[in-house]
Amino acid sequence: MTVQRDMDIQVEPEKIFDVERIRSEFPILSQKVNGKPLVYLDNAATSQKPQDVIDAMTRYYLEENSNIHRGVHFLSDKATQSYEAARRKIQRFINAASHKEIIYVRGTTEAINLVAQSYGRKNFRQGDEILISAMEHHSNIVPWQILAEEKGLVLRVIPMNDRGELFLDKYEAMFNERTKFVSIVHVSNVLGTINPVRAMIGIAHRHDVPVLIDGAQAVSHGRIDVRELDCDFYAFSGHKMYGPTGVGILYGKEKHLESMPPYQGGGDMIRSVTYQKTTYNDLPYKFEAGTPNIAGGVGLGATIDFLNRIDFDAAMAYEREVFEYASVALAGVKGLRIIGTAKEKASVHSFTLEGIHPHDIGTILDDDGIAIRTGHHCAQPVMQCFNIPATARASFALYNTKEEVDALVKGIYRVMEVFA
Ligand code: 7TS
Repeated sequence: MTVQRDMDIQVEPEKIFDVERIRSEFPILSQKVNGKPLVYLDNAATSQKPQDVIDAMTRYYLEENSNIHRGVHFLSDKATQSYEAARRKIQRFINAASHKEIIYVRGTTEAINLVAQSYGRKNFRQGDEILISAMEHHSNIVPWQILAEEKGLVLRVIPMNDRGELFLDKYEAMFNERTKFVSIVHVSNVLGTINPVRAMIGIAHRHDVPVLIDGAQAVSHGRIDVRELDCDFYAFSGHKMYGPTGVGILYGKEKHLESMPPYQGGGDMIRSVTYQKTTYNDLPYKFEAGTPNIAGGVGLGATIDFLNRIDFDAAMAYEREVFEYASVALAGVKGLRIIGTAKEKASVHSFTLEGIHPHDIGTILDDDGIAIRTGHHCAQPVMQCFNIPATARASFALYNTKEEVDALVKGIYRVMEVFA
């Protein structure tokens, strides 16, 4: 496989995935926490960043910093080129048909709000129904609720079984003439479930209903091909895929984006302004009002270069192996209950320990230098489904190792000893 890195430079990806070499590219991983080697298992909250990404952003500020799309001078031109080159790298990475379909946003949250406020406000009428699933992050619930309240819409929830798998037959039966939109998560941040989004999009399209996929937890764990999925919108965040915070992407089919009104007004999104009338810029700029996170965009471009260079497919195979190892290891701990046991799972193991609050698990593991997340993970309805207040959650990335899984299991036994 040959990967296009910059406009015209071809690089060959490294064929063998060497985790120790990869770890050495993530400076933060080599530090000690509480005197112990850091074991970072909070990747679903945010992943760590490789040196290349940090360097690209530093270089941008050292050598190129300037505002984009508006200057005639050298630096502005350079910054614009870097930012726009990154957009095209992202386009190729998810196989979008055009750079016009790649909208820079702050992250998944902003991407979903953009679609709700622009597509939703224009197209939905009182009584219309929107389908979401029982395993959504708050950022794929609340934007729809805000709109539903304003416009008198009905939010309907696709149910799931006790393993954390959606009922496809019930989903299909929910469609009627009032169904106007489907917005579902690709990989659940609590249960790890990989939803069969290709099939779900097919079902929605048979009813002429467009679909948004929340890909926040999916992009860093497998190849996303938006044309193969045939999704109408796909949202993701840079910071969960080894890139910077404060930058993310909304992919949208050009035909939808063309017909949608702007989300925010301001500089860069206009063609001409008078006090009587404003005309809007072309895609993708129509949705990019104001000075964006330029360094973030450049950093996200470097992230794509990194993923291409390391041979993403080999990395994913390695990550799956460690994840499976963790599944078996955690299943062997007596008194530990895994929340989310779907057949198709990625990256995330949520769990509870009998009689011990998840916050206590997290605090004691932290003494051993092990970082996990505890709480409701911004998915309170999922907690309600499983009738629990919170979980402990270990989430994996391509730099995690089986030794780190062993350290986690050892730490969990120590937690149980402390509370015995
Ligand atoms: N959707 C899913 C499935 C998520 O997991 C998250 C963040 C978001 C949307 C929002 O992404 P943002 O980048 O806009 O904040 N999830 C988590 C998490 O699981 N722990 O911290 C943040």
